[in-house]
Amino acid sequence: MGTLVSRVQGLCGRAQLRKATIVMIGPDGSGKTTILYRLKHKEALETIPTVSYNVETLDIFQDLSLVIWDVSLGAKGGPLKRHFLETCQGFMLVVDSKDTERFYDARDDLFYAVYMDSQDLPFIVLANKQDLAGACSPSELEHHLKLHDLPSRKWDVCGCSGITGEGVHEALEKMCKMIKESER
Ligand SMILES: Nc1nc2c(ncn2[C@@H]2O[C@H](COP(=O)(O)OP(=O)(O)OP(=O)(O)O)[C@@H](O)[C@H]2O)c(=O)[nH]1
Ligand SMILES: [Mg+2]
Repeated sequence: MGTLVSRVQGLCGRAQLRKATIVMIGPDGSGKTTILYRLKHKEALETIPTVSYNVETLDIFQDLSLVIWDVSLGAKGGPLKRHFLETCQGFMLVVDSKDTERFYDARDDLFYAVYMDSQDLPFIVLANKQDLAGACSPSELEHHLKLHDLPSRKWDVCGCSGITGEGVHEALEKMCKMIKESER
C-alpha cells in the first residue's frame, strides 16, 4: 500500500514538473560559463572563451526542469542569439562588476535582448565578480545600466561570484520564481 501511494505521488510530482529554458547573455569574459558550470557542478571550473554556446540541464530546480544556454556571440548578437531569446522563458545578463569600461557593452547586450523580445521576458542582471576588491555593487550597476529606463517588465539585480559561488544559487531561485509568476 505504502509503495502504491508513493508511486502515485511520484507520478503526480512528475506531471507537475515543468520545463523552462533560460538564456545567459553578457560581454565576453563576464563569467557566463563559470556561472553555468558552478550551477551544474557546484564548483569553479576552468573555462576557455566560448566560441558559440554551452548548454547544461539542471534536472530539477524548485519544480522546474531547467535548460540553461550560455550564449557567447559577441555584443552585436546574431541570428542564433535571437533564436534563443525567442524560445526561452527568461534571461540572465552576466556583468563583470569590476570592468566598468565594459558596462556599455553589457547595456548594449541587454537592450538588444529587450528589443528582440516580444514576450516581456523576466530577466536577472548578475553583478558577477563581487569577490574582487572595488567591484560595483548591484545597486550601482542598476544605475549604470539605466535599468529604470526599461519599459515595465520584471527584472532584478543580484550580486554574485562564479568563483566563490556566493549568490549564484539565490539568483537562479529568483529567476525561477519570476518565470513561474509570469506564467500565471
Ligand atoms: N574573480 C572572479 N573571476 C571570475 C568570476 N567569474 C568568472 N571569472 C573569471 O573570468 C574569466 C572569464 O570567465 P568565463 O566564464 O570564461 O567568461 P564568459 O562570459 O563565459 O566569456 P566568453 O565565453 O568569452 O563569452 C575566467 O578567467 C574566470 O575564471 C568571478 O566571480 N570572480
Ligand atoms: Mg564562455
